[in-house]
Amino acid sequence: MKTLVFIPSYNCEKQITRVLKQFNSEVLNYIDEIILVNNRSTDKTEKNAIDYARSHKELPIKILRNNDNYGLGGSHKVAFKYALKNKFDYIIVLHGDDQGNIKDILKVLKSEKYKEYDCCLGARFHKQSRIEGYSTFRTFGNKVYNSLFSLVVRYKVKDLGSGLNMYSTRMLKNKFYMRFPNDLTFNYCMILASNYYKHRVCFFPISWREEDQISNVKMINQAFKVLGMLGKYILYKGKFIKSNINNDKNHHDYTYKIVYEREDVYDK
Ligand SMILES: Nc1nc2c(ncn2[C@@H]2O[C@H](COP(=O)(O)OP(=O)(O)OP(=O)(O)O)[C@@H](O)[C@H]2O)c(=O)[nH]1
Ligand SMILES: [Mg+2]
Repeated sequence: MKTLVFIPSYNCEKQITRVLKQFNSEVLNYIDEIILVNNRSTDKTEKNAIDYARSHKELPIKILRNNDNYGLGGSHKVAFKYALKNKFDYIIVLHGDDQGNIKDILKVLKSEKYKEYDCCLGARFHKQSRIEGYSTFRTFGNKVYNSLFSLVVRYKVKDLGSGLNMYSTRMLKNKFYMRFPNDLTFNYCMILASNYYKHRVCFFPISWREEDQISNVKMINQAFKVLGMLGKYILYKGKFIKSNINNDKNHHDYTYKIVYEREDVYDK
């Protein structure tokens, strides 16, 4: 089994080193490669990541810089393409702003639970999850949306998009997600798609915190947009999922430049 970790990163200079520190020897036993995708940060995210990688040669890491800002969804497209091209069996997504912890997926990996599913999604609102720094309103809003989506997709949605998820590349092969939004609503479409394409989805508890991170979610704006997507899916199902849902006016090719790679990965 070949496993890739993908770290989407945008302006998280303060947190990125903490995220990379999470990759201790125990975690490294379960993964083969890490790609940190710098989505054209305007701060020191990339420099800090390269500095850390240079002084931690035990990390099998590559740092990629997108050729344009593709958003969080677009960065997923870059990473999914990379995982397929390089024949990985699984891709684990871990956000670069240090809200989650890669440790939380070890249970899934150790128990081999992932083998029964197409994707295992981290859930901030699971009974056993620990969540810090979220207002009651925000938690409530998320739960309402989870329930609405649950009714439509007909399984219990425990999170519509956390920052720790694992996908089997088997389910990514037909590239259905290339028409999905490049912004933060990408994950909502992945949930709708799981119903249409009959993906087997499981949720696992995670710890999630908001400390020094800046949330970029424009809550009200996004709430309406997501509701609109849900409505269109109820009405049009496959027609909607297969349409161009991406409202990014730029026609991106999702290309990138490798700005750092550990030499001996290729010396082998
Ligand atoms: N906002 C944003 N984040 C990006 C982008 N590209 C990559 N990311 C990364 O995607 C992750 C999610 O962004 P956040 O703004 O924290 O949004 P979120 O995690 O969905 O929402 P929170 O619950 O507030 O954390 C972060 O780790 C960013 O570093 C981008 O273009 N915009
Ligand atoms: Mg975040």
